[in-house]
Amino acid sequence: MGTQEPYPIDVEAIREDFPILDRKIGGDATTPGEGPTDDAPLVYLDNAATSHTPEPVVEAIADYYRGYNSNVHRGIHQLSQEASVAYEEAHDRVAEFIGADGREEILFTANTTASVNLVAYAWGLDALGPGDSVVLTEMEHHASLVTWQQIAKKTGAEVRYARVDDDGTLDMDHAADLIDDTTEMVSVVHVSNTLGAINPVRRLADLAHDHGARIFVDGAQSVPTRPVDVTDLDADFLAFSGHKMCGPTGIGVLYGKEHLLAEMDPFLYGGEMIRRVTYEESTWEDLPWKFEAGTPPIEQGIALATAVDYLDDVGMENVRAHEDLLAEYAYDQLTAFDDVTVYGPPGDDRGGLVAFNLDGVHAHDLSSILNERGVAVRAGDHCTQPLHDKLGIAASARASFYIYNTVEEIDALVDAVDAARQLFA
Ligand code: C6P
Repeated sequence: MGTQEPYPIDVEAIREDFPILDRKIGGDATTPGEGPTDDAPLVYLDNAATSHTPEPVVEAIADYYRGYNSNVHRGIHQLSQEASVAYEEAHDRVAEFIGADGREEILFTANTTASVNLVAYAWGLDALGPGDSVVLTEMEHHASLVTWQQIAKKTGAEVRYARVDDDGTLDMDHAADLIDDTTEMVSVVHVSNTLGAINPVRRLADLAHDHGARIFVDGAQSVPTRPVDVTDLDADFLAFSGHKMCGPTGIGVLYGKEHLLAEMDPFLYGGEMIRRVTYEESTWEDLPWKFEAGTPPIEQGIALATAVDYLDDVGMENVRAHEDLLAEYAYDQLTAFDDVTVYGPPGDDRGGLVAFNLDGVHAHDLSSILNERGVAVRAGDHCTQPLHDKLGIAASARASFYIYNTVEEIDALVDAVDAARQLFA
């Protein structure tokens, strides 16, 4: 299989937009960006942690700083107006990308973690109390697990965890049992960053709504990799991060249904989010600015809109098809080793990532050996410690794929794993 056909997307053309993929790996790693040129070609399979940034997005950032860098919503001068228009329109573009009704429903935050905390504090502190429950799954990322756990402690609410079955998928019967009339919030990861499981968010939303609860969708791994439409999902809230979808770091998104955001008090107070202030009282700006206190992530928001344009040009259905192809191939290759354990559902029913362990070898050691061959994977608990405890492991290695990855790169991963097998045999 080459880098052209039979991929659903033109991988070769896409790779040209990502010069970092030409990096070589090896030698002294203390000088950022200056690895030797005669070592192993980079095989970047850590996209679930952070994806790379295509040239149009890098250019959008440079254009902003070269051409119209200025604070937003503050100046009458032309640069400020240009920055304000671009920043506001970025909200419209993101709204369109996820099927939201408009910019009122799109808050720019720092990342997914900040988006969960915003809802947990601004909505949860008010809405939750003793006798209420928050239903999570056993596969939640710490971003939502720890946040809801701590808000529950502050409010006296109970946290319930819907079970993960032995096959690495959510036990929907158990989830249906747990969601009852005490439930105020169901918070669920859409695509697990460890198992690759794809959760049936719409069914969970219907269950939550049947009991008068809200649903929060952690879209950190789904929005970058597949079409996600908040209206189809009937999500009350959805969070994701720019840096996992060709955008810059420092920008996340919180989608919220307009009537819910309108009812919520602000999370952070200060400039930018007020309409009128006296020494005694303050009133709030309209949505979404009510939730964007202080100078917002201006260049990051504008660049995120460019990232969304880039992904839309590729086509989110095509992104998903490419992820499916690579995930299935990697799953099949890795499970062919009898001393490799792959976690989560089968290769044809998962998102584009594969977490695994080699018998008797710590994931960190495995990852070091892979790195010596230029293969970048993540090793550790992937911010899902309770799930790792449940699986009976301290850590795992994880390969995760994106639009520029190829089957040959998965072959390189598999060869490197095989080399580790020989080394530790
Ligand atoms: N997962 C990973 O390597 P932030 O860090 O706020 O941008 O995203 C947090 C987050 C929330 N939910 C899920 C499902 C995630 O995967 C992540 C980020 C990275 O898997 C870093 S731990």
